[in-house]
Amino acid sequence: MGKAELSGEKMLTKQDLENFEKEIADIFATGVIRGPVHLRAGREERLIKIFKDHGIGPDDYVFGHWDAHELALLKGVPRDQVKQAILEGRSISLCFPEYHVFCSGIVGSLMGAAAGVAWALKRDGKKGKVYIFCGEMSAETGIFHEAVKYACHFDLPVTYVVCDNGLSVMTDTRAVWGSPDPWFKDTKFEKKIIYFKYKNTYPHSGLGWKIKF
Ligand SMILES: Cc1ncc(C[n+]2csc(CCOP(=O)(O)OP(=O)(O)O)c2C)c(N)n1
Repeated sequence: MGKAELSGEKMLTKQDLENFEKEIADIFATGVIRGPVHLRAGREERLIKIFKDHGIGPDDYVFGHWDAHELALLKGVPRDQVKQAILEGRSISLCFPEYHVFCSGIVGSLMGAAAGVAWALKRDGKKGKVYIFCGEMSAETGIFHEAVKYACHFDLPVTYVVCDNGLSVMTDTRAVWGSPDPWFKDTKFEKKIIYFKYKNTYPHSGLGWKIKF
């Protein structure tokens, strides 16, 4: 049983996450959100399982990027608060410090921050672990490699979760890599990485029409 369930909080379901994204999609279509929105569908069960299996709770830190609606909800940020932040145009950089949720719309920007928080937790003997979620192209950046290498060699309490949708915006990642596998496959660094594939049934950003980033 995960920490969230032990504390009496109800774990969100796949349907809850799907409904949230659908609601945001419908609002975005009206044009009232004055900022980019990245919707995701197809990885709900994987994310729920990760939060459950790892018992991700209040002591833990979650870092995400431009596509973090589900992460904030699963971390326990109230639905209305996540929705309000999105309506205010902050979808790509959701930050709820009181819930230990920090996101950025910049590729690679939080890889070192996640390792740094994990380093501080370990140094201070504090409870809690760090989980940082990113796409497979972000995992190809130099800063991802450096951060994972450091986390691995100092055995820091941080896990890098790579959600592979096969695309970087509209580019086929395999065509760029020249390899079917991410660079870390069969390396020692895998012990700090969770990797899974999924198909996003939404476009990379927005709804594929009207406004595009
Ligand atoms: C420094 C920087 N360069 C470019 C972008 C534009 N950009 C946003 S998402 C993205 C693709 C990232 O691909 P991936 O990591 O696989 O993420 P996902 O497909 O899961 O969204 C790019 C290039 C950005 N946000 N930051």
